[in-house]
Amino acid sequence: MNKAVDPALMQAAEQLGAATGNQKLDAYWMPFTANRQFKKSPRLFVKAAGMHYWTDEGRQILDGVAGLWCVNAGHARPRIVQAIQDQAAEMDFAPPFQMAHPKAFELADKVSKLTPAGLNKVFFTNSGSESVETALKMALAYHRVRGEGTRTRLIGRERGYHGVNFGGISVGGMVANRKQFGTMLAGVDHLRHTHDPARNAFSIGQPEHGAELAEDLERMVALHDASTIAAVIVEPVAGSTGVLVPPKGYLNKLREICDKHGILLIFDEVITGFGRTGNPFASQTFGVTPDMIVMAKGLTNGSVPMGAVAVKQHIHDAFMNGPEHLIEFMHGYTYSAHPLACAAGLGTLATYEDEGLLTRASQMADYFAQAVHSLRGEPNVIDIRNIGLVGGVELAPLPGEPAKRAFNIFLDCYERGVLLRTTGDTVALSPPLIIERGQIDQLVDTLRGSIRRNS
Ligand code: PXG
Repeated sequence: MNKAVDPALMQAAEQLGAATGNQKLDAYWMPFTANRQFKKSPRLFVKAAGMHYWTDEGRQILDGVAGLWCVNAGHARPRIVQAIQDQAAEMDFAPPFQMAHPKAFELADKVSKLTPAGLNKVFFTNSGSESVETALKMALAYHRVRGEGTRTRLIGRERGYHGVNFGGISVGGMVANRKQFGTMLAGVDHLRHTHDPARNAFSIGQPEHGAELAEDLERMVALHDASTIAAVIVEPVAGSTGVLVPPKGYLNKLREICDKHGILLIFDEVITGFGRTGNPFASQTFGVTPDMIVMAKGLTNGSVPMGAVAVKQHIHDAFMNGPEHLIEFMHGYTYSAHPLACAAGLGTLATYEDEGLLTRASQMADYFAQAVHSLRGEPNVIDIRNIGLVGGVELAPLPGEPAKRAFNIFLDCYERGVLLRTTGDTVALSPPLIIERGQIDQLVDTLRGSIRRNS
């Protein structure tokens, strides 16, 4: 795995790196990035394999976040690489509307076998954000085709992240992602979030307290009436807002209330899907089956952009009415079920299966939990949260400078050969599911040193 970086690549990247303040970095407006800070001091990856990246300076970096919560099988896995290469040579593109190609059906079938029983229809998109929009539109259209078109309200949750498109930020609950963008969708409401450090700090796995927060949904039914509510969307484990694990019984209660009032329950499993919590989907880990599952990221191991929405049979069937030559659901993307993405998805699922990766997090969870919770007592650590192979370490902010302590730790760890993610003052760990114990130690020990240096 520890192959040298191609010198030509290094040279090209070096020139770019050396171009600090130089126009070569100017044109690219980077997403979710502190652009000015980055361009003063660029961080460039030029190669990846297994658990590691290599920088333009040839430094090896342990990947503690699976790229961006997506490279669950580790980098440059041979079956995925081969599948993409073969597909590119065989057929680059096939129109997805009124036409198709075999791998789209094959992948949908394989995905439907991984999802909880009953969620056996799969709609393809190109990202998590698009999957969210697709699920919300399906929910609205589903009620309408059944003659309950008054169900137009969508319920999200505070501290939810559902991508960056208008539907997703409307139901999402991250202030910073919403405040610049006007009024968004009308008719949206939010449940309270479940983060309760006063009662639950340093919980190992699911916290004890907070199931009753699901009753917020009853409050919304009382306020708006169930006949106006189409769906509730939540992340089973909120990732981007700092790894918030659902309190015991919370998701079950949400399911019960949705059932009672005919409200669809959507799980956004963009981060939790494909093995992160120890099962193919978090729905299986927590024993609660939603009506729709939104997924992306791990579907292709991050190799080619792709997302999907899996729905219950009856939701799909409700659309299969009217004249057969007419389109039932007016939605789709030019690149839905793109051949390269489908090939990558098939190579990915084969890799997961060959190596038992979709349940590996359950075997590693105890070791990972112990390692992450060993940070308790380090300076400024105010909470630690974990489930499967995901962990969140929350730090007290620097006075008057929210998010800065965690960002400094991110930079420090990067200098010392470990890639982490931060959100606010929480450090998130979500390594590829192939991680070995020694690498968990390296990850946590590097973070420990960095927390101490930044105290
Ligand atoms: N839903 C969830 C739960 C996500 O985590 C999306 C939707 C959107 O997916 P796309 O593919 O459109 O980005 C996500 C994405 C972070 C971070 O560091 C997480 C995401 C994206 C960017 C940063 O926590 N997740």
